Amino acid sequence: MSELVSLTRDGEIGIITVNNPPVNALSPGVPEGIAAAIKQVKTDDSLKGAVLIGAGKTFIAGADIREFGKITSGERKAGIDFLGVLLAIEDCPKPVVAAIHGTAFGGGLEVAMAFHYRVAVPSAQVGQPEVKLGLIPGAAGTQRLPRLAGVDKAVRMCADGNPVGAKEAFEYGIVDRIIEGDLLQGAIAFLREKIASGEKPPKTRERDDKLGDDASNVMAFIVAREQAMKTARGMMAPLAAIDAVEAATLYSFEEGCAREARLFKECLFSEQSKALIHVFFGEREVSKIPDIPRDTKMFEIKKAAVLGAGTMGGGIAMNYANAGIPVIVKETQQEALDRGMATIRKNYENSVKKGRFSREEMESRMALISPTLSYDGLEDVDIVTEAVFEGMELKKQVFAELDKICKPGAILASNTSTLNIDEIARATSRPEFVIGHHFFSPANVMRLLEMVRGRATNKEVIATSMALAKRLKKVGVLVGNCYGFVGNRMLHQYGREAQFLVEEGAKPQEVDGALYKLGMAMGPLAVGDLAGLDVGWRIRKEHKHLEKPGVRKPLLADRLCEMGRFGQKTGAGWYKYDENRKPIPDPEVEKLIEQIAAEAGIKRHAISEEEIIERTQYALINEGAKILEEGIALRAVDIDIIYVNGYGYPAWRGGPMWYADTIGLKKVYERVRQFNEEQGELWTPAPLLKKLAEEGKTFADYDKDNQ
Ligand code: 3H9
Repeated sequence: MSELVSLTRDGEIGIITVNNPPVNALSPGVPEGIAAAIKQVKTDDSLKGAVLIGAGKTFIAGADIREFGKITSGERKAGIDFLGVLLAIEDCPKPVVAAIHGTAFGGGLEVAMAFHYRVAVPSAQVGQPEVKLGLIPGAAGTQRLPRLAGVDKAVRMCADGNPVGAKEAFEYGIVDRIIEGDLLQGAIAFLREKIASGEKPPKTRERDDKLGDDASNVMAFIVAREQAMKTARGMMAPLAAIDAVEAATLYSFEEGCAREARLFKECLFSEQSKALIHVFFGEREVSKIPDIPRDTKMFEIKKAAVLGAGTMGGGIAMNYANAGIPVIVKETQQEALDRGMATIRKNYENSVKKGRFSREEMESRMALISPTLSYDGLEDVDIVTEAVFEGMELKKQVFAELDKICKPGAILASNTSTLNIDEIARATSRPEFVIGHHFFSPANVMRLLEMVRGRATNKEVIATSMALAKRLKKVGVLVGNCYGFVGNRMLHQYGREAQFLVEEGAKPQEVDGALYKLGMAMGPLAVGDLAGLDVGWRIRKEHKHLEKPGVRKPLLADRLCEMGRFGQKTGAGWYKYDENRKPIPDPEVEKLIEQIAAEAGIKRHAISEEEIIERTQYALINEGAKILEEGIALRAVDIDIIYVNGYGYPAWRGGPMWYADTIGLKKVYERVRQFNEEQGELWTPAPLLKKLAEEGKTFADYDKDNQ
């Protein structure tokens, strides 16, 4: 057949094996190989049917995503008529079975649905995750899935892109049998039963028993559209996926496929899809550290400790428990410890209520968390994550203490969000074991984990930390040591501009509104109120010595804090809040803004949405370029992944650096230069931005050139 697809036999049964590591994607050659194998099964009289199976750890995990970029850039013509291949499978007069383990995703599920039957191991997952790449199923997935699973389930799976497990897939009618033992043998036995029964091989496309009627379907589509507009705000693919599934209920299979193809093409060539594919590969790229080979020795993490049971400490402890790692949580006061443990329990109870896991599972996770007021037990932990108050003196004391108590080889991690990790490390006799593990609030939810590499941090500690991030189901991104590292250093510039815009004439809700419209999960001022304005206030006091005289600094946040307006927790910050925590513009704040602007001699004027976007985004991008040039971030894509996973940046815009590329660096640089002329040194253009703009290059080019 080919190297990618082989046909072997077990008596009268053909076994078609796809062998395209690592995930058996449908790269060029794979669909052709399957088509050739099916043809042979059809024509070989000694074969009575066939099983399709994936070699290695999975069934087919979908189309080869790398090929999409080649098609949209014109480097490659669209390949084989894939829909035709699926029709040929379905029209095979002999019964054929897809045997699923690992993941049958996207094109993989579409292949499986063209087979007459599907069997799966209990751990298998099936799904149409294309929307997560800004696409829709493009090989009749939106037409065959509702015919197997019903409209309700199909529209949900295609619109939110979340997979379902084998058990659910069986209940939905996607999978015909769960195979408990050996998958291939189970699939062959299933097929022999079917052959013996003489049943005519069923064709999914000819079924209409699950397509419902207009009355029942109309509600499913209304709900799906409302849901998509809420949870995937700004994204076109989920709505297109819903349209395509709807077409299955309105038109013939052929016409439905034609509509799906049109919608698929629109999505494929969209900027949104390119951005989301950039994020997909970026999330995998960040785990590759040039000077740390994959075979670097790692330490075993069997037991952990967290210092501090506050919002961060509690959330971090939950991450360890969720990963099955026993964790000690240490506090200094009984009351704080009790409060922290109660919050952890409450968070878990919410998950149980939402059906995420059972009460027994919750109790077993709680049992992994041991609260304590002493350092007892810390002598044999493999890692300690410090999450005490953000103050250098306190952190140094804590690390000096840990140095005395912890065993040699234990990783000493700090959750600092801004402080100098080298200075913290110097408080110990083993700076090579000190690293920053910067979690994001709420730490049990947010996927980002910024790993801060100190000057002395050794490679094994970094490799272990990166692997640990994966185990904790986080996206670990390695960054260098500087004030605020990557995320918060950039955020500082972004927040600064948001405040300047308010001082200069924009209302808080106008600034937040424009950025929400851009796709940010929340505007920066509303985020400040959510996180607590006092947090930044405390950090600013800590770093007061770094302020440069004569350089403009935001005036409002400190004043709000002086008035006790810390944000949502005090019922007032940039906004005032009702009992449902809904932000309400506050005339008192507007008066304060006018007063402060007048005191500072700032002339207020109307500010356009465009200016809000440019000033906040270009501040992020300019700082990002400096960070890149200094080597604080390894690649531009690392910055994007940090922003998408830790700062609510819309993935469909690809992150700030990708967004800059889509605008064009020439334009970004030109505006940064103008702002620099108008506003002075805070807008000094990053030399790298200037260079790339002048060379007509992008940040993506920079990453490629520096591979
Ligand atoms: C589609 O099917 C459209 C159709 O409807 C239309 C057809 C016409 N292609 O994630 P991992 C690479 S759209 C190319 O670390 P895991 C990945 O980059 C597609 N490469 O492993 C990585 O490479 P590297 C719909 C792929 O075990 C390596 O494989 N399907 C693809 O944690 C290992 O990946 C999807 O969206 C791919 N399809 O998770 C599924 N998939 O080592 C996307 C992975 O060089 N994939 N790679 O960094 C996934 O969700 C996960 O990879 C999976 C495995 C769950 C399969």
